[in-house]
Amino acid sequence: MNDVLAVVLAGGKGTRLEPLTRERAKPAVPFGGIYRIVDFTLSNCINSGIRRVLVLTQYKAMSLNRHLGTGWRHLLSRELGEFIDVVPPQQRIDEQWYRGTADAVYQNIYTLEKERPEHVVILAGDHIYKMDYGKMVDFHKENNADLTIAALRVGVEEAKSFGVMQTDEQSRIVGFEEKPDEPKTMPGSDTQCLASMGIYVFNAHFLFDQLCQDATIQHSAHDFGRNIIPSVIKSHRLMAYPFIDENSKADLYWRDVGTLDAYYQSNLELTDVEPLLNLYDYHWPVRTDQPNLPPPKFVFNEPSGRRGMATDSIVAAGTIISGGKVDRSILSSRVRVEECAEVSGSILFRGVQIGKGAIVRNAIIDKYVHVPDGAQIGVDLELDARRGFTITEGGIVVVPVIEAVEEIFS
Ligand code: ADQ
Ligand code: ADP
Repeated sequence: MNDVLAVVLAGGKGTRLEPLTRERAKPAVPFGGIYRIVDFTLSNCINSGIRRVLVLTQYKAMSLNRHLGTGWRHLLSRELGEFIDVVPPQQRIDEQWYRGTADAVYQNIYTLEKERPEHVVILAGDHIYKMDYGKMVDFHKENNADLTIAALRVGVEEAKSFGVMQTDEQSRIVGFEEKPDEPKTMPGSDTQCLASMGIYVFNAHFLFDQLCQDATIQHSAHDFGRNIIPSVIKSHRLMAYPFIDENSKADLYWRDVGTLDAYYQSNLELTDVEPLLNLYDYHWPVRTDQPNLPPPKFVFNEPSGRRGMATDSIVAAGTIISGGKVDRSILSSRVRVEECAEVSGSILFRGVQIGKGAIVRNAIIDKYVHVPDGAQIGVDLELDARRGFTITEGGIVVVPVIEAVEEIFS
């Protein structure tokens, strides 16, 4: 993978994840207790042997910068020509912010060219999956492709929010539409479409040429899916790389956690006995930045006579459950659950405190929120809405970072 440079697009707004993205970019949103969403893509890079990574940021990049700065940047050796670099929008070529995904790469084209890569792997910083990009690069080379797009089968409804491709028998892409209203199904199926995972392997020169050309087109949205891909289908060799298990041919785990309900669901799935996404696979470690904290602790609370316990849950370091009960939940670091409190089906971010006797059901609570003694969340959804919390379509209550907790719960 020496000739590969990876570019991680980490600048998306993530509006549908509001209020979790109020102060942080989507790739920086916590996931699975100790991770941030971007950790999955970066771990894939490292595990695939990619040693040169540029992370392009844009919106609300502070939290993402901090995370990458402390957790990732020191992992590789610059002396050996390896790096994970965070590139803020520098407006070097253009005065404007990035206009689209292709523009984000184009505006950093000098940085890319300087590395003289043979292949550029373009990745999204907001997907949850484990993937060996090495296999995809091999496929790309074997097929003499100019561009290879990772593909997976999705239902027709779902396909409307993806790029949808048509391929010939050799997996060559012959059609591509970005987020079509009426997605074309795969041959022989009425229900399934072939969707782009937004993961691209480009021949470097081909990419640079296309970006320079696209930059001159006035009406272009400067987007890979909308502009670059459709414009080169006929003239170049584009291949679809199937993201399936080589043996069983079954689709592999991949989630675009774009909505709060999808985000909630993928997190909670981790508490299954055998989750589809195995974090305990030591052959494919998912790395993150973990602060130095004491182990989690579950203690008996003498005055109430209650045991602190967590079942079917993930509990991070520094968390103490003292006489409270936690079920099917994800608790980040430095969380406190006090006596007689009950937490179920919930995701608690770093530093959240659940007071004595409080009840929290089907909720996502952002960092350092103190839920007062006896308060209830997720019990009366109308009350939660009046408090200004977000209620998702699936009935999940999302509590943002709040300062005046007493006022809200009084
Ligand atoms: P979307 O996910 O809708 O579709 P988009 O919003 O363009 O695509 O984001 C792609 C990636 O780029 C995300 O990781 C996002 O955070 C990042 N990004 C967006 N704007 C950016 C900017 N200005 N600067 C830096 N990064 C930015 C894409 C493809 C579809 C495909 C889906 C799969 O266009 O064809 O099906 O991904 O999820
Ligand atoms: P966010 O707003 O997205 O939660 P912050 O910017 O507040 O993020 O924090 C980001 C960084 O804080 C993390 O990447 C990590 O370095 C650090 N951090 C994470 N957990 C803890 C913790 N429990 N204690 C201290 N620092 C932490």
